[in-house]
Amino acid sequence: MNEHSKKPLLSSANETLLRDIRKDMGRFIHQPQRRIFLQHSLTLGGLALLSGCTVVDENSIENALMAISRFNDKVQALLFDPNRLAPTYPQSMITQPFPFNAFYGKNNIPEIEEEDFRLEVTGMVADKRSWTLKELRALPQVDQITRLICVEGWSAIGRWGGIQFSTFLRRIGADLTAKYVGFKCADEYYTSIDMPTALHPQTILTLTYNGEMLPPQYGFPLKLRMPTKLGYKNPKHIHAMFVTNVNPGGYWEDQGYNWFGGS
Ligand SMILES: Nc1nc2c(c(=O)[nH]1)N[C@H]1C(S)=C(S)[C@@H](COP(=O)(O)O)O[C@H]1N2
Ligand SMILES: [Mo]
Repeated sequence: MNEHSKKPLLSSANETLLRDIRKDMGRFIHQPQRRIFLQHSLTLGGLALLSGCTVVDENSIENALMAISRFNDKVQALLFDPNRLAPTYPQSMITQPFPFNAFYGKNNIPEIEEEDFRLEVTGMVADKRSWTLKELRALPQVDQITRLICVEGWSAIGRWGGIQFSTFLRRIGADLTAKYVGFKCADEYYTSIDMPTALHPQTILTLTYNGEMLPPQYGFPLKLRMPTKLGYKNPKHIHAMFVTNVNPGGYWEDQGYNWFGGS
C-alpha cells in the first residue's frame, strides 16, 4: 500500500478560490438538511464543496481525498477549525481488519522493547525529563473511535486510547505559545504539527488500539492520533518530541505533501 505520489502538490490556491470557498460555505450553512452534517464535520463539508460533489458515501469521500491533499496550507487552515470536533463513530463501525500503512512493508515494522523505551522531551518545555511507558500509562486516559484518512485514497475507522495531548503538554510545562510540536520516530519517520492542533481535544498521545496495547504495526509503543489530520500527520513509533518555533517539516511533507494536512 505504499503508493504515495512524490509529485509536487499544486502550488498556492489563489485569492479567487478562497473567496469562492467562503461564499460556498455561507450557502452551505443555510441549507437546513445539511446543517447537522456540517456541525459534525466542517472539514468533510468543506471537502464536498471543494471537490464539487456532495459527500454522502464512502466512495465520494475517497475520491475527494487526493483533491484535499493538494490544497495549500491557507485553504486547509480555513477548513480546519481547532474548535470543532471531528466525527466519532459507534463500535460497530470499526474497520476490520484495520489497514497497516508505512513507507515500508510489514516485514520492516520496528521492534521496540517496552523496557528500553523512553519518550524523550526537548525544546520549549519546562520539564525535559524522559518518560517510561509505565509513567505515561499512569496519566489520565481517554478513548475515541475516529476515522483515519490516508491520501493514498483509503480511510478506516478505529478505536484509539491514550492521554489527551493537551494534558501532556501542560504536564511537561510546554510553552503553549510556541508554534510547533515535532516528532521523531523509531523508523526514521518524522512529522510536526501546529500548536492549535496539538491542543485540540481529540489529539491523543496514543497507547492503545481497540483497548489493547498498541500493536507493533499500528505504532507501538506510542503514536499521535489526530482525527483532524490526514494519516501521514499521525506519527507512529514516536520516541522523541520537541516544542519549537522553527517548522520541523516531515517525512512526506518535505517531499511535497501539504504541511497542514487537515482532513
Ligand atoms: N513512524 C511512522 N508513522 C507513520 C507512517 C510511517 O511510515 N512511519 N506512515 C503514516 C501514514 S502515511 C499513515 S496513512 C498512517 C497509517 O497508520 P496505520 O498503520 O495505523 O493505519 O501512519 C502514518 N504514520
Ligand atoms: Mo497515509
